[in-house]
Amino acid sequence: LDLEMALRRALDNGELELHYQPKVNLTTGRISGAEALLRWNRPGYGLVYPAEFVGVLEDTGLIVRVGSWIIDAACRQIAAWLRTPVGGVHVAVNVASRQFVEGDLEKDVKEALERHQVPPELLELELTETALMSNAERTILVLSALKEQGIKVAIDDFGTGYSSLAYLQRFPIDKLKIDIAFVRDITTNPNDAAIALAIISMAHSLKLRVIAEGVETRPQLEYLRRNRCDEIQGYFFSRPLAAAEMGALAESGK
Ligand code: G
Ligand code: G
Ligand code: MN
Ligand code: NA
Repeated sequence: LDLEMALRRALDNGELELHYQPKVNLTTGRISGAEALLRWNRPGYGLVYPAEFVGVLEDTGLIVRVGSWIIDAACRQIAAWLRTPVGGVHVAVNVASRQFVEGDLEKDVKEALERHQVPPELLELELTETALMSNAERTILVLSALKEQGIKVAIDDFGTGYSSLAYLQRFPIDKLKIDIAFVRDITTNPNDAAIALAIISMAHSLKLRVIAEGVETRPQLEYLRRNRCDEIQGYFFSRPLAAAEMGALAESGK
């Protein structure tokens, strides 16, 4: 309860911030964008990670308001980079299940894009299979409306949920994000490798891009590159960075 109160204040007092983890295109070797990750700059505590408070945001429904803030903050940052030599950075934003089900994503995205004059193709939403499958017919309508606005959509943590493959080809999405669980031991565990390769192959058959998350070593990266994974994200290349560091990296990596 104290945490809930503190989080409400955090939102009003501007204590929430986004950090950015770069994604790398395995074909060009260049930074292809970044995933925005929520942080709480809590007075007296320092930087607090989502593991400690995302559960409370979800349980209390606060995630719906915070989720709107996150989309707005990501667009504000994209616009800020566009005004500098950093230029266009593709930013992916995580959307919680409850935010997808109870919020008005269509409106949040439309307002944020307009308010900050952001080219829609620079914004991507990461949704989980759980969120998408909770009401698959509604999902198709919501995703279609979002796609009409010109943004990108990815399925996060792919392989760990309960996607129906039949729906996968009906959902208007752009990208699958291979869950870290299949990446961790990809070079040593044949079962994990088989699943990762199946996801890459399925993604490409469905004309989707595919990214692997949680890449921590060069052998993982090389394995994924050899097997035609399009992008990677993970500590091997970079941890999540404050916006200024992300901007400097994106500018130097051009
Ligand atoms: O950033 P970190 O590396 O600690 O993220 C931990 C988890 O918190 C992520 O796996 C993700 O599920 C969740 N998370 C981080 N940032 C966001 C966000 O902006 N929105 C939502 N809904 N979840 C997030
Ligand atoms: O749930 P979601 O996939 O949105 O969140 C990504 C989470 O993965 C964040 O908590 C982020 O900090 C974490 N992460 C990013 N790169 C790595 C990595 O290379 N290894 C591990 N273990 N975690 C990572
Ligand atoms: Mn994610
Ligand atoms: Na993920």
